Amino acid sequence: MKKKISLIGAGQIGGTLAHLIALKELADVVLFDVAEGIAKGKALDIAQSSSVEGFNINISGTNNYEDTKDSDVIIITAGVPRKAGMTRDDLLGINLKIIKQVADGIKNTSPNAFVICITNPLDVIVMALQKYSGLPKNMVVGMAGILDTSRFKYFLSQELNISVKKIESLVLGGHGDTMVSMLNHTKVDGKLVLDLIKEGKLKKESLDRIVQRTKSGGAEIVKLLEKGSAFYAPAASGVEMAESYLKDLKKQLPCAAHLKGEYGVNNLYLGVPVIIGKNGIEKIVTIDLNDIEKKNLEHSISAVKELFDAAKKIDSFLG
Ligand code: TXD
Repeated sequence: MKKKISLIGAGQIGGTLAHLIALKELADVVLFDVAEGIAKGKALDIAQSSSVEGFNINISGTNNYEDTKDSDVIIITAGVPRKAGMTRDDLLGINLKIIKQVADGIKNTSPNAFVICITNPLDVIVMALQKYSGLPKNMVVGMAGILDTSRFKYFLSQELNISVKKIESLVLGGHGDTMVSMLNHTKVDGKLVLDLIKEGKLKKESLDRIVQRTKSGGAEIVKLLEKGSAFYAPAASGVEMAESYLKDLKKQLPCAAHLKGEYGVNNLYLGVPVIIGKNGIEKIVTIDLNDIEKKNLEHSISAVKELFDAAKKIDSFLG
């Protein structure tokens, strides 16, 4: 039985998600957007590439939630980008309203879906999505850590001039300036990156620069594009999560998941390593952190808590 993925938001990331899913023949696709023409136009354009690419999936566009009914996976990118002069809280207020609409649209039509949220500010929006929709916490997850980790691994691979495939790492915590590159969990060809510094094979300043560049990875692309933000790597990251769920791959992936005491955090969404399989978030993986990693993660946790408090001030329902 062909699976069904509905993409709520058919913008830059939504359209790229649809294209990647089609090329992988992962599932049938419904592109949903309030701008119906964008959803329908992108769906038709991708469908018209099927004979060239050789994929065989159904793809359609809509602005009616009924068409997204009984989705196996829902990936949400609906939202507005931050515009000049808009404060972080202005953006939060607007995207909270949008995610409430989305939650109302999906909770009854796809109550059993695995829901991947991408909309920013990610950590608080995914929390709001779960609260507004009332969907099970293990079936509502945020995409950010895979993207941040992928940026970090790419920068390090360029610095060391080696294949990115030889690098293991984890970037955890909030999806923002306080994200934490876990250096004690970063290996290059099986060797700890901190040992490469001790052996003089990598300068500490270079590693510090890569950590910082990862934190501003999104802003760097926004500056280059001038209009809009990153979408290829975010879409690829979302598809990896959807694939692990649909194929029960039980991959360990850094994602924004609901914590119930893990890492000393209760009732908060935070970027942590999780196992994604047919039951959604099947396990929160707790890793040993050294003192620096612990301190940096605690700093990130308080930054996420601040965003949650701002959201609760906007809508007390989230309290
Ligand atoms: O790592 C991450 N999580 C981030 C997330 C990485 C990159 C981008 N990040 C955020 O994803 C970004 O800040 C945005 O909040 C979302 C989506 O980014 P995208 O680049 O795809 O934004 P677009 O191109 O503006 O697309 C958003 C679409 C657009 O077509 C709107 O018409 C639609 O959302 N939209 C809606 N769809 C459904 N329902 C409602 N209410 C709605 N409002 C707008």
